[in-house]
This record gives sequence, structure tokens and C-alpha cells, in this order.
Amino acid sequence: MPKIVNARVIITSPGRNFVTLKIECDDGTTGVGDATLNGRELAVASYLADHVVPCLIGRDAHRIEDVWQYLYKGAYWRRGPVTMTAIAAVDTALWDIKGKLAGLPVYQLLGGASREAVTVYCHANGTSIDDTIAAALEYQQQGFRAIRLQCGVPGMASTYGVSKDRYFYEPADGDLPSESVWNTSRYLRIVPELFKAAREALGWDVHLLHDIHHRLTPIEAGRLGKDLEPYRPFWLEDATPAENQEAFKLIRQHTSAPLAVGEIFNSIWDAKDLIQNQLIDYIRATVVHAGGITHLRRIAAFADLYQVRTGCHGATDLSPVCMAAALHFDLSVPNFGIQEYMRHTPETDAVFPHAYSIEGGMMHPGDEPGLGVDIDEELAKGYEYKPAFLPVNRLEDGTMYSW
Ligand code: GCO
Ligand code: MG
Repeated sequence: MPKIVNARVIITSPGRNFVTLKIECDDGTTGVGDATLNGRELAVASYLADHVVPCLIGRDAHRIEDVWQYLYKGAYWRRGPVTMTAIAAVDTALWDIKGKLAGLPVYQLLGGASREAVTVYCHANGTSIDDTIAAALEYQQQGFRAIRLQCGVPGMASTYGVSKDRYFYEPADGDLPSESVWNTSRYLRIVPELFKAAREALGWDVHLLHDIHHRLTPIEAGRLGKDLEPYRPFWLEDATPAENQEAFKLIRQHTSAPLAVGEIFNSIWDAKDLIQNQLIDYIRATVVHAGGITHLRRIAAFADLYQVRTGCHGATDLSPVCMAAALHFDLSVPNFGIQEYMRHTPETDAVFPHAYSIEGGMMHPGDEPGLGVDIDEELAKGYEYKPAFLPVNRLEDGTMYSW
């Protein structure tokens, strides 16, 4: 058996913070897992280093399911983003090790490829509609078949999804949380205009997506869905906070716009009612925050029974290790829908050398044994952790709101 002899938590900040777990076996085989929880990184690092690593030493690295159950049931305190991100890191690293020992890319261990490559959506954003459309046209020319559109809202200084840099998006930028101001009616007026302009400029052979980022009530989301229907959105994401899964019934009663949710979910239980009542069309949970490849497969298998497809979260705060793992999962899973793609900075790519590649709006995990991704620990040492918080949002009268 490949015995686990060492596991270390590596914190590095090549442009942004990442937490990575590296597990080592007695034969020298290593595996990596992403453990990054944006804005709360050190909580997961401590959970792993103080409470998980000591329990891993001496275990059989091949027993992925048993280790998963041991960490999940053994913690007694089930679920939650910190616990599930820590479990995900271990699980991902063990799949990487199993692939390397088998001499096969991980997607082969998951049943093999169900498609040639993975369709991704990219991000077009700008402070105005025109800027956003210009960015979208550029992506369309590069061959992307699915584009997310986010634009600034007139009268609001900043809004989620609109970056300072045209190519790199990084909302976690403050030593303390920065504050934005939110106005729902202005937002509800601009988004249909954005989609109208996008269809005129880009035509109908491209999928258009939009992220509401939890900022509407169910009835407001129903209204927006109706207004966007003529432009055939691919999905509306995080229409309303999903703690109350039943809230999505109200949205469904008012619009046929497809709904995606789940980037902040960490367990199948967050999505159970949404899926079995067919209240959503895409489940956005991903490897790093939803218990690793093992648990994500369980979510996808359950979703498949209800014709809900996958649409894994893939923002820049998920490291290339998570991206690689997500691609192996995406390539294999029968009910794959789409994969989010946001480019990492060259500094991040250098710290995490990887075999995955992108071409014409499609990605492939590569055919290296394991996940085909690693961390360059020497390079990583040069980038010290910097506290960075996500912004918060308030209504114009000062009331705290969802960001
Ligand atoms: C997305 C997400 C991200 C999150 C970010 C928070 O759809 O990509 O909403 O942009 O805001 O991952 O850390
Ligand atoms: Mg989102």
C-alpha cells in the first residue's frame, strides 16, 4: 500500500492568496489539493495543519472513500465551508496520487472521457454596456462559445463582476473589506439593455450568461428573468440567496430563464431540494468547496436523475489545482453542462505548472498521470501571504446587503 508519510500546507500569494495541501507517500509519490477559501484562507490552513494532517500519517493513500468518510464523520461537526474545503484538499490530493500510481490521468479513473473537451464560459465586463460588448466581441473572435456579461450600473461607483483590469478579475483586494453601495431598480433596468445590445452585436450563436450574485429577492429575480427571456440567456446565476431552497419556487413560477446556483454550496444537502424539485438547471458546486472529487461526483450523480447539469465555479480564487481537478471531473461526468473559466495571472500559472490547456473556448485536462498539476514550492516561497477581504455591500440608506 502507498503509505502517507507526510502532508504539508503551503500558503502562497502569487498575485492572490492560495492554500495548497501536498501529500507524500512512502514511495515518494506526491499529490496536491486546493484548499483556498477566499478571504478566510487561514481558517482552512489551520484546520488542515492542526486537525487533519496528524490523522493522515500512516494511512493507505489508495483508500480515498474511506479517508473521506473518516474525515467527514470523524469530525462530528459536519459540513460547512471550512471543513468541506479541508476534506476537498485531501480528497483531491489522493485522486492525484492514485492517478500517478496507476499511470493514468484522473479522468480515466472516473470512467473515461464522456466528451472530447470541456466547453467553458469566459467573462466579458466593463463599466458601460459598450465596453462590455467590446470585450465580448473580442472573446467571440478568440473562439469562445459562451460569454458571461456583467456591466457597471449607472449611478453606482462599483459593482460585483466589473474589474479594474480588463483581463484579470480580483475582488478580494482590501486589508479590510471595502464597501459598495447597491440600488436594485437601477440594476434591473440596465441588465436587459445589456442583453439586447449583446444579441444585436454578437448574434445568436453564442451563449450569454449573467451572475446576479445573490442580490435580488425571488420576485425581483422573476421579473429580471422575464425581461431577459427574449434574449435567451444560457443561465441566470445566484438569483437570490439559496439558504432557503424553496425560494426558487417563486422564481420558477415567473420565468423560464434557466437558473444556476451553488458556488458557495459545500454539500449535497445544500442542493437536495433544489435538485429534486427541479428548481434549478445547473449546479455550480465545485471540487474545492464541495468536499473534493468524491463528493462532487455524488452531487452530479444525484443531479443527473433530475436533468440538472453541472456548471462548476471557476473564478480566480480557485487555484489551478482546483481547475485541473474540475476539468478531469467535467470531462468524465455524463451530465456536464459548462465550466467557468477566468484566466489566472502569469505569476499564478508559474507557481502552479499545469498540463491543462485552452483552445477555441474549450479546455482539456491533459493526459499526464494524476491531475497534471503541481506546485513549485521554491517559487511559492517568494510570495508571502497578504490578508485580503472580499467587499461588502450596503443599500443607499446604509443597510447591510448581500454583495
Ligand atoms: C463567479 C463568482 C466569483 C465569486 C468569487 C468570490 O461566478 O465566478 O461569483 O466571482 O464572487 O469566487 O470569492
Ligand atoms: Mg458567481
